[in-house]
Amino acid sequence: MHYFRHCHIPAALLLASFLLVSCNLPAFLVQAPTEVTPMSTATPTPPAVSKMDALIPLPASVEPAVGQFMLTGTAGIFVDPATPELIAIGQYLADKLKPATGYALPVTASAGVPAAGNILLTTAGGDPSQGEEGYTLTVAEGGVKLVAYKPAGLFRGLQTIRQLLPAAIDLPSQQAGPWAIPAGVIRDQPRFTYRGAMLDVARHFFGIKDVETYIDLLAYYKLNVFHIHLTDDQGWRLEIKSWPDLTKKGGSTAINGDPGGYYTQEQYKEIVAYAAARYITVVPEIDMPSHTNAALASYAELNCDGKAPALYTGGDVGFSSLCTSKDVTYKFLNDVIGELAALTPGPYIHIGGDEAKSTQEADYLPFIQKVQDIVQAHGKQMIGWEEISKAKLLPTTIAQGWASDLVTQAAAQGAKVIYSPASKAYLDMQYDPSTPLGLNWAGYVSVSDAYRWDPTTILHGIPESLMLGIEAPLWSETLRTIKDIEYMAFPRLPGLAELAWSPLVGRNWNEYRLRLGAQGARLTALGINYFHTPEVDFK
Ligand code: TNX
Repeated sequence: MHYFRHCHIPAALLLASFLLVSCNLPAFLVQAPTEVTPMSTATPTPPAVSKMDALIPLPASVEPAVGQFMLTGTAGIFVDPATPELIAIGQYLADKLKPATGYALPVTASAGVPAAGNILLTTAGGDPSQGEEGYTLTVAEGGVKLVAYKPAGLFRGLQTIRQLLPAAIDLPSQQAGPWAIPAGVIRDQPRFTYRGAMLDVARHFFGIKDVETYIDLLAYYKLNVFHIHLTDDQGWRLEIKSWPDLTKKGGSTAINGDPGGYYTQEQYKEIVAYAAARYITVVPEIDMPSHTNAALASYAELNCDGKAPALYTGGDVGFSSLCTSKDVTYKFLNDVIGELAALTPGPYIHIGGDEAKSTQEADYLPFIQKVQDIVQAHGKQMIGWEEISKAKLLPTTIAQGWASDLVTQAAAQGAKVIYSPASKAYLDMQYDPSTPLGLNWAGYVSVSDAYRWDPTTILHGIPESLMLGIEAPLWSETLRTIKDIEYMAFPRLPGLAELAWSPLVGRNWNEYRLRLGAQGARLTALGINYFHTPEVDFK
């Protein structure tokens, strides 16, 4: 295979371990001998703290090598094959590296191996056993090669490249450098297929720019699902053309009398496309039969007594209910879910189903089953909060645990499970009594609490095969700005992302807290308003 360099290494140089690694490297990864051959026979010392050891989420396998790749102003990003999709991925990486380096970093499609000094992103030779999102990253003095079976794997892997560079790479203005990437080989793939974060845009409304900022941060930590909680008692946030008052009236309010707002369908499509370009699936949620006061206030006919209640800006839950006995309720839901399904390329529609305290169980269970049929008729899989577990579920339906072990009843029916235990994964819980934002009904959730658990050991009786993954919800009763969102999500979200991505074996808070400490400089460079927890020594 012409691609790989033969290994004629003088015996004395066998000590230099980077050359041992280089034996298996494509030629462009190994620089011309005049430039790289160490003339001393002494074993070079690896840097004291390798960035290879400071990645979050921790890769499945890391083999550090001696040496480093220097990114310079003459570097280019090469992609193979020359598809628009791969060019876009290359451009994304260039756009992330340009502000701090000031380099041009042209993206070039090229079948074949670029010259030394460049970055290659390729699906040629990708390993199917690494799955849709796995990748192998090889860094040597002569170049960087990222190979994946699928483009999504390249996208995940380029987040690793970003984190291997000095933290200053994430600053928005040009820095001095130098821009070294430590040498080695990383083989990586996720543990769970569903790695989500949810944002409640109903209690408080967040505009497209804020949502996109959050999606970018999810991408940095290799999450792949953005669940958007679009409707609740306090506001309806997505334009539904067949029921326009949902947003005209129901979108006008927010909690505490704060400003309302909603996304037009065009704006919602923009969010979906923005996420898709980051290989993130949007899971839209229309909460029902409770959490529906905004809809009930907008259309009198949706109420059993035919009277529309006032708009609601308080913080209670469980007081509202759609009228499960009226036909118009199902016409309404068919219209809403139909429009939503048409806007949603991903496979899932979330129907809420939580805290239906004003709906009798005898009405609730058949309601959920009817809605499940509607979702299926529109070609989607239904996700619901754990309360749906008592209904008769299709094998394609997914139950999301949050407060109890009810989802074991869903799993017993063969349904899959997403786990978001409030006492661990709720980003809206206060960190401790001193942190100003958030709630504490599930207790305080420190950064270590959010990290020290595992879905397969908390929930007994659910085999890993039925555990689709985990999600970190962020409810916005107390959050008004993107800075508030950042403060609650960081630094807990990176830990939850690691639980979802990295192998269970070897996970350990004392080791993790050092990596998180090293990430502090990155969070600062990215301009994230993060909670400087005393549990971690931030660099
Ligand atoms: C419970 S979690 C809720 C939400 C609240 C949240 C606050 C869930 C399915 N329902 O309506 O916003 O607690 O933490």
